[in-house]
Amino acid sequence: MTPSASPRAYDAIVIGAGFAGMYQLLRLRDTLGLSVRVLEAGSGVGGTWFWNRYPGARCDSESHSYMYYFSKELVQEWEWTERYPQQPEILRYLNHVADRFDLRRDIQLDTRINEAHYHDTDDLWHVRTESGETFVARWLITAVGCLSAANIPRIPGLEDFRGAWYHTGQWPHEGVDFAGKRVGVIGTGSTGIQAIPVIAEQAAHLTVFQRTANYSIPARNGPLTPEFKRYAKARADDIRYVMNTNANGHPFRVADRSALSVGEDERHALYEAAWAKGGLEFRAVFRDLLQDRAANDTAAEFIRAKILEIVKDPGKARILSDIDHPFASKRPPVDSGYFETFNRDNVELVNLRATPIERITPTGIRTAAGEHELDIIVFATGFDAMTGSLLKMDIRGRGGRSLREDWSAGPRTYLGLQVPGYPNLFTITGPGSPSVLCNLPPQIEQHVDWITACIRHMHEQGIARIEPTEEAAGRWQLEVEAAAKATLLADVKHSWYLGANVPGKPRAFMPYAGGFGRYRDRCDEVARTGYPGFRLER
Ligand code: N01
Repeated sequence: MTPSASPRAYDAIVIGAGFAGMYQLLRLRDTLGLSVRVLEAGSGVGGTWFWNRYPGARCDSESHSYMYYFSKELVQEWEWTERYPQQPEILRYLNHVADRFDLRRDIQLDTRINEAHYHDTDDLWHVRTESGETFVARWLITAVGCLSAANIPRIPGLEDFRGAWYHTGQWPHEGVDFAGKRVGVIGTGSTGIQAIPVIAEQAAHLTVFQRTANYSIPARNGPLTPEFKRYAKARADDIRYVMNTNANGHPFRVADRSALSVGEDERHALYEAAWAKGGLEFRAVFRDLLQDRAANDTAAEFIRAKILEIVKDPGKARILSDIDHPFASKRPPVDSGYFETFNRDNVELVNLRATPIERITPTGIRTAAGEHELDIIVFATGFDAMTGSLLKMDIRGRGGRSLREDWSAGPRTYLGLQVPGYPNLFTITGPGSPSVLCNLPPQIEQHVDWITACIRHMHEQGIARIEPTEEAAGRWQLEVEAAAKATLLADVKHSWYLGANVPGKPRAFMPYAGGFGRYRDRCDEVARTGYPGFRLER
């Protein structure tokens, strides 16, 4: 792209063309009639689902909940094939949405943004891309995803490795041929747990490098039956209502009983039934699993016993079940044959707690116990979550203040939607919103609808600028912290919710843990009562 001499002007620039950016484009363009440019770094739409093409990549949310609900026609038209959609199917869905709503003409691909500066002189956002192209717009809306900046640990020696290495979030489009190869996977979070069983089937030998043992619930994936497909379409409104009013945006309610209020046999039977049903709904068997350590221990013990039962090698079983955090205090993975994979002859497990990685060598990974020879290393090591993709860009607000500096002690937003000092900047599923603690499509729709209504209000009232007050952001930060402290989530020291997975990142609990339904009510009330906490300027 040739750098443009004068910037191209739009009403709004949206950064990212995943679930969030595409829906925001549709609303601003077709509902409000604004001129909008979506700038997307990838060479296709889809965001997370464009980049995360690792083997086994699929969504842990059930397909009938991992979709847009804003269009009844779209809900009725689209057919999912499996209980949990695979990455290619989600990408097909998002491409279908782009075509069906004629979004592509306003999306510019292969365009990475380097800087976005608010100029006090003209009240506009001035955006510059990596290739030097420039844009100006009144509104700047980030739709960059919560888990999009890859975290590749700085392990010494990687540059000398003579084999191939990949991060799961930047997977080559042509795929990776594991046949006959000795493969090492570092990381046993949701991604590693999805990828490991699939890689084990393809590779000659797989070594799993586990630093933190993890819980996982069987997904019980399978093709959707015609009855279920009919149910999901016929009851779409009810399903949407449940997702929008409960704590986590999933299509099920959390049971209203304590794990400690039932006898041991009944509790065990309830866990068995949830284990047999599979999926994230396991968390919903009791209402206090994330609030009460004793309640949580009952779930944790149940899962540990399952691991010991499934994994035949007692040494491996011990390492896999030696879990140091409460169940679901880190995002609980959902798997298809994860623990069973360790019964394969070609799968080895390395406990990095006992024998840490010392370095990567030209031919493999050396731990304190010796060298593991490898042809391929897969980093399933997660993301610089929630703030990483925002802070990669040089974002500057009033008076040239820098978001990197303003957030050097942790992100500070009001409702996860706006940042004081950055007028007319909106952050879809930004830090301080339920975001990653919630099934994302309903949360994205809620944010986009709120932002759209806010911009409409500004138009109607002749308001030029909106930004939160410092006080409102400060109060919200305290609420975010208090909501986390009311759960077991804040007790985990080594969690990406806290930024603890990225060296040097400030420790601050980033998502709002007070529940999606409650959060939605709060946002609605703010809009209904004239945007208290925001400064509106004509
Ligand atoms: O990343 P993670 P992820 N040496 O950060 C380990 C979402 N998601 O990509 O725990 C050795 O959870 C690290 O160990 P430790 C979902 O929200 C959604 O798996 O830090 N190991 C951990 O085991 C999820 O939570 C879907 O000790 C190192 C792993 O790498 C989020 O993405 C599917 C290391 C990273 O786990 C992130 O999941 C998949 C090092 N230097 C994921 N550095 C859907 O269903 C890190 N690790 C939509």
